[in-house]
Amino acid sequence: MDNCPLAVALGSNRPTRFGAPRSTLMAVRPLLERCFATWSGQELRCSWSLLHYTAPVGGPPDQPPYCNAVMLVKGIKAQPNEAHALELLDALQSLEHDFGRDRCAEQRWGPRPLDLDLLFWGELRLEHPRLVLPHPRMHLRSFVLEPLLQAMQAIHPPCW
Ligand code: A4P
Ligand code: MG
Repeated sequence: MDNCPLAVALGSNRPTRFGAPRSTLMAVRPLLERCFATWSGQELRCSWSLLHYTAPVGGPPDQPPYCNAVMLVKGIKAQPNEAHALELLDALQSLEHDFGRDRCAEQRWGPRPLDLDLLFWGELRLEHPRLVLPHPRMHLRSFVLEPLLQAMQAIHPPCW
């Protein structure tokens, strides 16, 4: 069933223990796929964009460029719902934390070792204090839209 695809945007512009942003995204890719398998209790089809090097949008003017990518997940058997989406947000934030993310110490849109944003899950609309779906700024961000289009064109496995 592919009528409820889900997409995650990845971004990094600070080094982690895995190295520069490119190495961070390479390191998180299999972990993110495993995270989705655990969350959904099933094997899933994940397609990926290429890596994109992008100029920072917003935030402090002197922050480093970003490395961005998008993962598109298809074949989730569960119907989209708030409780399940919040469980996924918890798992994504735990992964961010494992990569050294400390949200409390950051400026808004400031440099971060790893950002994992949920873009959409099928037609699910949420206005929860912790989770807004679809992501309210995705349509404004070329660093999201360009990789999303590539992931939709099913480049799998990615050559990175
Ligand atoms: N939250 C609400 N909805 C969501 C969602 N759909 N996905 C809450 C993930 N989290 C969501 O997130 C702040 C809070 O949003 C979380 O606690 C969660 O409960 P955050 O990760 O601390 O902040 P963020 O991702 O910086 O926030 P936001 O508003 O999603 O930022 P944007 O719009 O994604 O911008 N420039 C380049 N070139 N590349 C980038 O990746 N990223 C940003 C962040 C700015 N400029 C950039 C990039
Ligand atoms: Mg985020």
